[in-house]
Amino acid sequence: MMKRAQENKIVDLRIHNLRDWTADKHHIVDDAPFGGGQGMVMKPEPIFAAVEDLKSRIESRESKIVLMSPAGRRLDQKLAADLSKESQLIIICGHYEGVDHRVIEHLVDLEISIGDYVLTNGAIAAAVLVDAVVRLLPGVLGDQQSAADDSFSIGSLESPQYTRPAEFRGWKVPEVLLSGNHAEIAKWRKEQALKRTKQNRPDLLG
Ligand code: JCQ
Repeated sequence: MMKRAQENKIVDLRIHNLRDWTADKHHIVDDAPFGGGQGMVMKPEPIFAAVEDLKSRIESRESKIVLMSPAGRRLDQKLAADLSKESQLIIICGHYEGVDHRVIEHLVDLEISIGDYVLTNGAIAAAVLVDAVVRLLPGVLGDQQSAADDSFSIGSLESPQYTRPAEFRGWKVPEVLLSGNHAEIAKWRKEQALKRTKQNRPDLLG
């Protein structure tokens, strides 16, 4: 999807290395935390230098600066939809124990988490965010309806889906789906979706 979107000039994804904005011989981007403690913290200078350089080189006037972080606002379909309306995103991928807090206070517009777990690398989280946002851009999905349907499939989970063969290893597709009775099919799907949502995601039902 990303490849086609880029070929069709719907999105322009660029990946940068923070070390390209360091001034020292060893291209150091992290340092020990003030006050002591485990691990390393990302230094502010390369991050500010990189983001300011990218902002100055960019065609679009507005860019939203995002930091991937387990301490951020949880990514959901609404946030992905909102971000798909931005003309430019600069996504900072944190590592280690985190980044110097002055980056968060004075550079970042929005901290985003993809879930309550810790990764070694914000780039993996950024790839998730990019995928969720880019597929919402007009012209990226073949069938625009699939994106419009997302809100439903997230408000309550989708009903079970089946395709051919009608019988596989003795397991039959529910008869109603073969009946051609569209009212009955719609009713069955609604019930099944509710059952699955209760079982897997009761939080969605409130
Ligand atoms: C993103 N859910 C998990 C790890 C610190 C900026 O500070 C840190 C960033 C990371 C990488 O991102 C994640 C993550 N959403 O682990 C530690």
